[in-house]
Amino acid sequence: MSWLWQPYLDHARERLQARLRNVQPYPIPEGFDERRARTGSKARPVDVVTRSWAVQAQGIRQARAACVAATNPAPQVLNFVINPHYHYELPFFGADLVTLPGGHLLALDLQPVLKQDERHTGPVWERLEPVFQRWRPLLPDGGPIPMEAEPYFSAGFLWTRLPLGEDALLKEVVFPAFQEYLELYLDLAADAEPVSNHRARQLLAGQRRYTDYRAEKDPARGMLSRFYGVEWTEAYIHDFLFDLPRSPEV
Ligand code: DBV
Repeated sequence: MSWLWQPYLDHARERLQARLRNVQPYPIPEGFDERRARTGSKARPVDVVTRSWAVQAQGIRQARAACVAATNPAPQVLNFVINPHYHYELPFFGADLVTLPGGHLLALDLQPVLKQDERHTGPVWERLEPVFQRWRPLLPDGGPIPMEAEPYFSAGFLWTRLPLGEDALLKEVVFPAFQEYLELYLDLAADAEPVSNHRARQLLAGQRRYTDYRAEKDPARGMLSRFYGVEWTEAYIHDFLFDLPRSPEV
């Protein structure tokens, strides 16, 4: 089954391996590495598969991908999140590349752990702004996002909707933008130093809020539940996709 976002995942895997220290597999709970379903109608069945991939590295608690692929054209999804260790002053990397029958829905951001905190957001924004400004004008605006989601995005949130078949824009804008956001994240990770325990507790609280929000509002919940049932989907969301431990040691 050919998968639209394969080059993006291949690129990310290669860059993480090249730029991070001590890259190791991250354990994927049993039953979550690959799941298949048949959906669509009796007359026109659609086979869909969801695959998971994850690593950990110095400074990175979990970098993971959830990949949904169906017999063409849709759905095709790459949801890629890098979760830093909370004792590093780092944002999250978030990419949501989603192809549905009605078109592409694309989200890219370095999402803040602590939104109203200049020490946290300042150094990121300084370097993210020029990257954001380069790509923003080349993509249509994706429209409003829920107000309650606002604290979890940076000012460099790249968010667009494209009709199917915009292959030139995907190739010339979306893929290079994905590469630049990721490379900037890896630059920040390479420079990051461990913080004090006091600061780590603040970062942990911020990570907790973000992770709980993402798990609660996961826009894929409906789709995954249709394919695989509610029980599997809830376990996948809480025990793999957004799995920050409840009581880690600081
Ligand atoms: N989104 C996830 C995970 C997915 C996933 C883990 C495993 O967080 C897919 C898959 N996102 C996914 C799907 C849809 C969206 C939508 C299938 C379409 C849902 C539907 O229309 O049925 C960005 N993703 C969205 C939306 C936003 C984001 C704003 C629209 C929500 C809506 O219309 O209700 N997700 C959001 C975001 C990041 C992210 C900003 C990080 C950059 O991962």
